[in-house]
Amino acid sequence: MTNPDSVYAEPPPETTEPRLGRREEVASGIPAIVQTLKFGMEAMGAGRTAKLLTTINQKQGFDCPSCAWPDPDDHRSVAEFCENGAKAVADEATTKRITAKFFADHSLVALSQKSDMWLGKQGRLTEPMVKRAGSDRYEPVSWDDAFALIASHLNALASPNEAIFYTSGRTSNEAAFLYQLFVRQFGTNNLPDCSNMCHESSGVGLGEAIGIGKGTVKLSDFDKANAIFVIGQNPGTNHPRMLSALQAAARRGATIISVNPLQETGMTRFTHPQEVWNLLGAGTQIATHHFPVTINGDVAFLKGVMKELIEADERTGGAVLNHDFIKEKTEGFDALADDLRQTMWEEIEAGSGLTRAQIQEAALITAGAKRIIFCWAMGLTQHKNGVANIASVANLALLGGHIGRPGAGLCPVRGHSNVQGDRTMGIYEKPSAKFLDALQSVFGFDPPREPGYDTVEAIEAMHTGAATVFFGMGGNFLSATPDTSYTAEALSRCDLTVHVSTKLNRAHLVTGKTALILPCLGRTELDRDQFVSVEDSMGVVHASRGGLPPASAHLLSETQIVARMAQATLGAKSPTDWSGYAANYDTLRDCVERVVPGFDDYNKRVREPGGFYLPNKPRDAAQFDTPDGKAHFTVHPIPRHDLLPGQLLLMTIRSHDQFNTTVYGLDDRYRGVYGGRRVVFAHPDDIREAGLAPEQWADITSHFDSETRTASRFKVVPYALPRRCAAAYFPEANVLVPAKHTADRSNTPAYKSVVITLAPHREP
Ligand SMILES: Nc1nc2c(c(=O)[nH]1)N[C@H]1C(S)=C(S)[C@@H](COP(=O)(O)OP(=O)(O)OC[C@H]3O[C@@H](n4cnc5c(=O)[nH]c(N)nc54)[C@H](O)[C@@H]3O)O[C@H]1N2
Ligand SMILES: Nc1nc2c(c(=O)[nH]1)N[C@H]1C(S)=C(S)[C@@H](COP(=O)(O)OP(=O)(O)OC[C@H]3O[C@@H](n4cnc5c(=O)[nH]c(N)nc54)[C@H](O)[C@@H]3O)O[C@H]1N2
Ligand SMILES: [Mo]
Repeated sequence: MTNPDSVYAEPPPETTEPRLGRREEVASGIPAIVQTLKFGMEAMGAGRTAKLLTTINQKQGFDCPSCAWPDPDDHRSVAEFCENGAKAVADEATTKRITAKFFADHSLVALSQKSDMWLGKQGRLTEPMVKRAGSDRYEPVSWDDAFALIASHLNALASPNEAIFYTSGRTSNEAAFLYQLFVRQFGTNNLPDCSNMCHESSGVGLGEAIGIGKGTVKLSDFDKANAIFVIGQNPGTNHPRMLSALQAAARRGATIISVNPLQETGMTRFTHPQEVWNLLGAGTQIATHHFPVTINGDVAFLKGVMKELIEADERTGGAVLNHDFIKEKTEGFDALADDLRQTMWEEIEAGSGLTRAQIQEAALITAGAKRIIFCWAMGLTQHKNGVANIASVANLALLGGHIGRPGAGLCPVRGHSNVQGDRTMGIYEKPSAKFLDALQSVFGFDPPREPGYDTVEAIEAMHTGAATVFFGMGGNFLSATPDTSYTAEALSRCDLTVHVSTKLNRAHLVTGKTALILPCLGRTELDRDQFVSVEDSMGVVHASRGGLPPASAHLLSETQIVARMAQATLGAKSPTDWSGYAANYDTLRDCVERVVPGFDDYNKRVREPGGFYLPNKPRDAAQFDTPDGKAHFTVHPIPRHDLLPGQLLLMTIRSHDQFNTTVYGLDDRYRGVYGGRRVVFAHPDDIREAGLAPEQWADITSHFDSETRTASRFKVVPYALPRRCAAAYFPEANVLVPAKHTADRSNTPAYKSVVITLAPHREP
């Protein structure tokens, strides 16, 4: 990345310097409203801002393209959005445009020297563009020629498995279903998605524990819970609307427990945006308890809590655990209890970074609360033992029988707004035989049966040359994946890379020999007279209708793009009426209904205000679709990192001013960092021991097997973190994450367990 003549695959050096300032400790409130309006007005002017902010997440409006937190079933306030949802909307509904002239004026190398924020702020993509072999920039191409180019590449492959079809999580149910249908008719299951990097560990862990890879709570359960755990999740930034549910619970007197190396703003205090004018005080206190676990200390913490519960249960003759539930509904309790009896307190304390007294306190809450909800996000999934983390949460929930009754349950909080729906629609590299059988019978073709590549395997396949065509339905594969330099090499080796996108990002700049950008409609825009549907984090499927005129007359919907790519590639070979489905999504939903369980009367029910819940046996009936019909306790060791002197464990996290790889701004108000993103947070004593002073520039080196990777020039920020823990922002730190460092069985990159050392910055 130091060569000025080649494309920068990593975010380039910053031209601004991060400054340390006041840390905002009350989430939301006036500053959030000011930010919301500021972002909106800057990107899209006052009229558009008002119109959009009043139709987000309304029953007749569009689904917020930010996170997957559900909308209230009954009462919706006029403004069902948050500061960061508003930023996501403004980012898409911006009035700025990228035209052919922009690409004529800027070579790929020149664009790559711009920051991620600059790339994102150039506006919406407006027409299809091609970068031809040997050229240094993109030029316009007609839609017909673009599809013909894709078809010629795909049809020239020796095997369909040489192509990769990635999906990010904003794609609608309709587009996702048609896309996987095309990919499987073309002949491959190479359908990696952002979920592979996100909640895959939750899907695998929950599938085994309770027979469904989804959560078991409804939003209304938050009104009934006595205790809510929020583990490895930062809702103040990433799911701000969740704070309303937590606030209401806190006001009812529910106990709210944060388990996190960081005491995140939002978990401390929160002012509801709709109450802000009459409640100018300090906000509601959200978390009643904060347990500052060490990074990856969760299995130790959970085992400690369970050990206390089991011992207390034995002392009281069975008064603590839910023995009826355990006996009737579960398998594996004895093995878990044996393992817990044998686990030593020294190991639990060392592994969790917490004292026995702290763990006893958490156990006391758990024993005393009748109805408990367990929420989590990336702090649990993105570790080598990510699946074991989730299974351990499930263990704790099962001990109290907290599944299948009101006010209790497991709640993986999803990321992208339709990531859960995309999976339901068949975007998955390991489809079940049942799903493929249904496709076969409804569409009359033989779907491929061997599993495809997940995200990390796809990088490897492009690197070795086993795959030579990359197609991305949204997302930013280059910057979101681990090992940025390695992934860049992988993408560059392709013959063709294609991105269906709304906005410019770095993945468009690190190309195969030939590359295409296909611009598409976003959530906020009218898609002719059609509407789409999405599934939120709690399994509610509902309609989403954009209201704005499209950013350009040349844009196609994702569904149209898939249909035309399919026609160009498969031609008369395909038995499917692609253009018919793209013209009328009702016909597509009729097919979904025949393939995917739970979508009966899809067209009718999706038109009902608020949509409908998908069936969920553990939630609705405490029934478990596992081979033996039982929920499963499983036994997991406490992970060991055996850090050498000077080594720290790094978690890569989001700032308050980004959506994944889209950087809205350079401030992280909730952590007191302003004007720059290249920072590394660490305990003051660890900074000193590394021979560094606060705010000094440092280089970060990661260590994996015998390999090292370096990210240069990060400002050192002393922060309230447990010892030997550090944090830096994604995607700047992705270059440090080895592609092979992934979770057992889910293969999710261990983005939050990177062994690093810090050293004073040296100019190369
Ligand atoms: N505004 C905004 N909203 C978003 C996103 C965004 O980028 N911006 N991204 C969306 C997506 S795709 C997702 S997946 C979600 C992500 O939502 P989060 O999972 O909340 O996102 P992260 O920033 O990765 O934060 C992880 C949290 O886990 C903690 N943590 C890290 N390691 C550990 C650990 O070992 N144990 C415990 N207990 N805690 C740990 C960190 O301190 C941090 O608070 O948000 C979604 N919503
Ligand atoms: N180090 C580190 N890396 C991580 C993570 C981490 O915590 N740490 N988190 C991981 C997680 S949880 C996730 S989910 C992934 C995210 O990975 P991705 O989903 O691949 O990345 P995004 O940054 O969300 O993608 C943004 C791009 O999507 C396009 N886009 C936006 N809206 C639309 C739309 O409606 N349609 C289409 N076609 N395109 C659209 C825009 O062009 C935009 O530039 O990153 C992962 N990477
Ligand atoms: Mo995610």
